[in-house]
Amino acid sequence: MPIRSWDIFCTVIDNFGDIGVCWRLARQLAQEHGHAVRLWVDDLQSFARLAPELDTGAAHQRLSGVEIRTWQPAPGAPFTAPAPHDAVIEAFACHLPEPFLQAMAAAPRKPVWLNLEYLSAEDWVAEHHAMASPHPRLPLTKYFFFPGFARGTGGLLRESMIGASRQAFLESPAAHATLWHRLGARPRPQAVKASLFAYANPALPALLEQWRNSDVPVDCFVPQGLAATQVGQWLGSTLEPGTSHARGNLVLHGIPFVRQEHYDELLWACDVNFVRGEDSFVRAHWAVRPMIWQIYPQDDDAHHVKLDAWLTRFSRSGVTPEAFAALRDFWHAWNGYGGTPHWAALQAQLPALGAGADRWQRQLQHLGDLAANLVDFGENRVK
Ligand code: TRH
Repeated sequence: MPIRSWDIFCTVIDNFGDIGVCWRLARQLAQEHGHAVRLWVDDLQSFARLAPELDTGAAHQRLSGVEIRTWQPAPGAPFTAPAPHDAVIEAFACHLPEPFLQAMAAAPRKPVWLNLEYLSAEDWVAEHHAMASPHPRLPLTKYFFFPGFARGTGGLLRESMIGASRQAFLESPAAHATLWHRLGARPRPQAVKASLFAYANPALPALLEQWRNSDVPVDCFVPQGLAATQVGQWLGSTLEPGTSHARGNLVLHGIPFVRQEHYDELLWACDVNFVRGEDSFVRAHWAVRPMIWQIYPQDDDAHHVKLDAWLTRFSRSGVTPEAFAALRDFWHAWNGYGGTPHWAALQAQLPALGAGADRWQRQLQHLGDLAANLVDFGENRVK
């Protein structure tokens, strides 16, 4: 039985990762698979940062081939349930509205119900992927769908054209010029270009000092947000989009927070990318550049286990031991394990890390992409 339509429920907890993943997935299902997609979102203001055409006052609209509806996740909030689509995704355990669950249970063909989980490189993910959980009251079964970096997981979101789009961008001086014009920044030709998307980070001032004193010039591009605020404190002056501030051999460029598609171009254009959370981290893989990940912090440093799980996988992907050691030490310092990030050591390994990033992303492509894996998974459940 084919699956041709989807309901995706998303709540914006904080930041942009939840809606970032859901929006990317919704567009991919609509545009690459030709499926009908209804995306339910509780916070259009955050969403509009990624998709500026969104009408934040509209409870119902269409954008990029996706139907977008608002909903309130509070238990008991009013909800008029339409007929459910063939498959229903509850993103990151956001809990479906009870009237919608009732409609799913009453449907002549029960929708495939999936909980899309957070990304982790840990070993247990493959064991838990695709596990079923019957609803305690209703004739419905929920399946847990885990993205991941290993066989037996749901893989990673990756549009089919991303490699070709990146290649076309890299070969086009005009596309580069358009990007820098849009960002209001002019990089120096001889500088190492770094994008900096991060949470407030105690390790940042030490890195900025090292860049200021670096032998090789560094141009750092900072989207509006937490990192830009912290950089502004270090500068002693706010870092507005479209402004540049030179300190020693470092130039800091304030840039706007751009629409989701344009963020990829920034990652492609830079020599090293500082990313965070989940979605920008995955995008940095497809940019095939060395990356520094600031993982979303959890209580009791639970996130350190996840970070080390990714490092372990990457260390086995064929990267040289010296490059891996420089990356691991830098990531540890960047994520609060103690110590200071050591830029010179990392910079010396950038070419080897770039080669490692290429090998690693090629290996990951064998997992298939998450949207296609979801479609296969759903269709296998209704056979
Ligand atoms: O915003 P985040 O910190 O989101 C986090 C994580 O997803 C975390 O796992 C989750 O638990 C928490 O939210 C609630 O980082 P992330 O995941 O990288 O999402 C950022 C999104 O913003 C991503 O889709 C890329 C997008 N983006 C733009 O569209 N334009 C920009 O200019 C920038 C810098 C980012």
